[in-house]
Amino acid sequence: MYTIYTSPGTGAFAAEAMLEAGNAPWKRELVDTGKDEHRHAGYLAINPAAQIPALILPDGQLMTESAAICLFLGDAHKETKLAPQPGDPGRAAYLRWMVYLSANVYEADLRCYYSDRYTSDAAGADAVKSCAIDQMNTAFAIIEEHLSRHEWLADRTMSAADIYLAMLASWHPDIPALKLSCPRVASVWDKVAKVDFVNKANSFHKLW
Ligand SMILES: N[C@@H](CCC(=O)N[C@@H](CS)C(=O)NCC(=O)O)C(=O)O
Repeated sequence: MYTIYTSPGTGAFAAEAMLEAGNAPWKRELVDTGKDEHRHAGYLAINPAAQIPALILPDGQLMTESAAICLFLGDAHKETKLAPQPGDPGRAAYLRWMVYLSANVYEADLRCYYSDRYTSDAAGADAVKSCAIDQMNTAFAIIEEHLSRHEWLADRTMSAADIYLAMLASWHPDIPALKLSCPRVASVWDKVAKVDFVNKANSFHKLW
């Protein structure tokens, strides 16, 4: 049994879509970030970084980091076909974009939505936020260019990277502007949003 520590609307969404796609049993433990429950001692003992998601594997090991969790679940449950395997021509792009999205877009989201944490000068928070949005848009533009030559991030079939991309697109602070400047990103998001197991995860997270 997998146990995912989750809160609606968070980065647990992509991991839960992977769990919904697989055959293994799993359950949610709600840690309501809206009520600051991720800062309670009980959860800090699980994830001292006070972040969602955290995943307990069937063997009792703990995983954090949403991208690492998705990569792990994709490999552990190959039947989902959401992770191009070593030897598959899509493997390199898959790994590349998972890490790119996590290190650049998700990271820019944190600076955008928690901008006060990234400056010791309260008056500087707005500048942190606007810089984060610029960098997020630059990252989306790079992804858009890749999608002009590839149907999916890992080329021929949908992978966990596309689900991760859809989640990050849904967090953009100006979705109409994102859809206008990055129509291919919007189209991947659209296709991902039509998949049953993604919708199951989204019925809890309500990202769109
Ligand atoms: N790098 C981490 C970031 C996780 C993260 O920051 N999650 C957000 C929710 S999307 C969170 O826990 N926010 C609560 C807070 O930082 O106070 C990951 O990819 O899992």
